[in-house]
Amino acid sequence: MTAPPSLTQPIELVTDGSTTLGASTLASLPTRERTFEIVCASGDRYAAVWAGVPIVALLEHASVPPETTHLLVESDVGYRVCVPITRALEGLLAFARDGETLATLERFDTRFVGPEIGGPKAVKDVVRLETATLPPGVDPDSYEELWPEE
Ligand SMILES: Nc1nc2c(c(=O)[nH]1)N[C@H]1C(S)=C(S)[C@@H](COP(=O)(O)O)O[C@H]1N2
Ligand SMILES: [Mo]
Repeated sequence: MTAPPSLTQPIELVTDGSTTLGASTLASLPTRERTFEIVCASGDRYAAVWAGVPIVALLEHASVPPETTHLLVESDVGYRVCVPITRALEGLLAFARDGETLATLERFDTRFVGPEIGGPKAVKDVVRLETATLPPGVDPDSYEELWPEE
């Protein structure tokens, strides 16, 4: 795949405790390339080949409580989504799109993408991942912060 990520800031991983993943740690993890489509609520869509570290590989760096139900994925400015953990585990923390690093294409260098991750949940500029155990009956959307848009 492409060169190892150059992160403007480390990724914070919050599970049982808190871990910080820097560029060298991320570069030591396996990478995958997958084609995912980004579909906006407006109907705009495009497919791209994304390359990055599988979320499952990232979470192996931490002790994830077995009762975890969701993953919160947050951007630098607090744009935050809440995704069922089984779905999140199929995703990537992407560093490249169509063979070019995000850092060269965009104003950010990380992005959350996956097969069942709709456009609005494909968070740009990911700086924080947190596992969550939502009690039954709690609306996962109440954990989200989709404003302000970047
Ligand atoms: N950090 C951040 N990520 C974000 C957004 C945002 O405002 N901030 N918008 C989301 C929405 S609503 C969509 S449709 C896609 C748009 O992705 P694109 O610019 O690659 O088309 O990014 C998503 N990820
Ligand atoms: Mo969107």
